[in-house]
Amino acid sequence: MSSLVKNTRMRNIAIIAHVDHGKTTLVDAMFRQSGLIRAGQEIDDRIMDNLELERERGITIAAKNCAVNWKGTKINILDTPGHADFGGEVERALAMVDAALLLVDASEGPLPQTRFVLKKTLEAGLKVIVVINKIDRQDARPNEVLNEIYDLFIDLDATEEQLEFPLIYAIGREGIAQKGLEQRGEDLRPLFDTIVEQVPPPSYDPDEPFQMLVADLGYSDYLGRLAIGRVVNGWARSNDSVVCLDALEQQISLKVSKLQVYEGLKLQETECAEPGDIVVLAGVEEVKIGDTICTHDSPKPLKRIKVEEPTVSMRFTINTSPFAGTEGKYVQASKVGERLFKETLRNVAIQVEDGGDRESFVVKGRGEFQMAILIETMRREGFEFCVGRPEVIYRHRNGATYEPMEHLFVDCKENFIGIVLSGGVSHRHQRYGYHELLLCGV
Ligand SMILES: Nc1nc2c(ncn2[C@@H]2O[C@H](COP(=O)(O)OP(=O)(O)OP(=O)(O)O)[C@@H](O)[C@H]2O)c(=O)[nH]1
Ligand SMILES: [Mg+2]
Repeated sequence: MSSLVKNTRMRNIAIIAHVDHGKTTLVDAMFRQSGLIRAGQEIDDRIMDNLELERERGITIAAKNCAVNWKGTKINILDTPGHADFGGEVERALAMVDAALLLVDASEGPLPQTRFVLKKTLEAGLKVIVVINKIDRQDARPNEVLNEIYDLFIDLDATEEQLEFPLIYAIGREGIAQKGLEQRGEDLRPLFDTIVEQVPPPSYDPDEPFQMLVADLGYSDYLGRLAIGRVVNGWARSNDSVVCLDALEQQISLKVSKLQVYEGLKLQETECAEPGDIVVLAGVEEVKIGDTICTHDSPKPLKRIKVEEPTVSMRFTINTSPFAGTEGKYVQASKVGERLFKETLRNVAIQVEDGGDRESFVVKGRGEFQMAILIETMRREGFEFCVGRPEVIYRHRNGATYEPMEHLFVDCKENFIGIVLSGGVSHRHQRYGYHELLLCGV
């Protein structure tokens, strides 16, 4: 193999954090300041949260791509969800980037999902830039939070190099970033400059032909299924004849009917895409997430995307209640099953199995909230069905039974600690400890 070459015109970065620590709001500010939005042009807040349920609930559900241009460098940004139930989205997004911006709320500090996303990033060997965000909060405690972040890195066995992370303080909502706490920043320049300086440019093997890892799927009424992913080696060209290597490394022949890259929030058609860029290919009906798209002459699979296993399961059944058929358009088991299997194509953390009785399906995922979002999405699409109670998925290894566990952080006043422990928390919790007014239980 010849030595790798860096594509210095480009950077790929994911924004990761615990829920509500300000990822999507920061992306808004990056849009405004990179010149994508004209001065005076009104845009909605959290513009990346464009799914109906995301806007209604004020949270990010699916990871999404966009791109900005900073002083001639294209920065592909992946905004990811912070809710634990959508952790699979983060794992998928990390397959497209060389670094992650780890946002931590200056008051709340690192929380359970900060740990999960950082662990995945460190395991993938990616560079981390830490952003202590929301330093405008009255209860901000950035110095303590920084120590907690160091502790978390150490706890996760970060290497010396990873521990020397670049650090930025920010008020994402006001579009301000600064390198220290003393002087208030003016804009996001310190953040953009740090990204360009510190994120390794994508590297590729100049002797290898086109090779891309499919990390997401899209759909267009005009173009059909779209494969989204990073070009690992070589140049992508529209009208190229390529092959897709599936999980069994079987080859499916494809022709790229249209090639697009991200520009801002939109997709821009192009004839040719550079190594390292994130591209959207049309003409690829059979492709699945994790597949490799490459040339006929050199069909080499890339490492497939692996995500954590599901923790809860729920049975989806046809509606057998007296009100059956009164609400939905699609009521038959075949329709419900078809829709559920379609979900597994896009959603890497969902698995669907046949229920064994021709009327039901067992859906496995990461949590009740993820299930609730899937159920509500299907209901709005016109499906009608019944669901059973969510059940924990136990694993049996070496004669022992394991169950998933969650970390629960409760913010409360000292005199309520007794009540929280006796009532609110499950009987089987284990207490980790207090942190001033903060109580952590499991
Ligand atoms: N005080 C303060 N609040 C902020 C700042 N940035 C974002 N927020 C608020 O934090 C809340 C969450 O912001 P989001 O951008 O949706 O957070 P997120 O990390 O994308 O959330 P998820 O994607 O659901 O995990 C919103 O109410 C924002 O207005 C900031 O710099 N300072
Ligand atoms: Mg968000």
